[in-house]
Amino acid sequence: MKRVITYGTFDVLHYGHVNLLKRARALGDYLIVVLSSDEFNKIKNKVSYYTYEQRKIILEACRYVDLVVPEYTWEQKRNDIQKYQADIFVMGDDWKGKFDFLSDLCEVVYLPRTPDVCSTKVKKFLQEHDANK
Ligand code: C2G
Repeated sequence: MKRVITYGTFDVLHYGHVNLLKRARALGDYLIVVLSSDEFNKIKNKVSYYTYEQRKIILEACRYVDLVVPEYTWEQKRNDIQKYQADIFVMGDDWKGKFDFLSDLCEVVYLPRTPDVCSTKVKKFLQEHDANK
């Protein structure tokens, strides 16, 4: 039973996120998503459209996701990997190299990002085409 772990905000879930989750899950048998809390988003200088609870509900509906738990700090990864017995740590390659320090605990894999889509672009489009304006 190979357990995969990944981290992120996953706001306004789009096909780039799903493509990451699909490929991460395909590396093993079980995928844990450590989802950035609203408080941690502030530390990341990210403002989410959806709250943590709403983003959790959406992620739990994704066929590739087996468990969603909260991310509160940058420093919790080592503990998480041990706590959830993760064999593989996966992130998009915008993070390439940033988490190599975890490689004594588990395999570290960076997957190519899906081009041309991100939550910010989606939010901007929706603002510009807001039917309720
Ligand atoms: N992603 C992707 N392709 C995109 C957009 C995002 O592959 N077009 C990937 C990112 O590389 C990341 C995951 O989807 O692996 C989640 O993206 P974000 O929600 O933007 O995550 P981020 O803010 O980078 O959080 O402790 C780590 C942080 O929590 C990572």
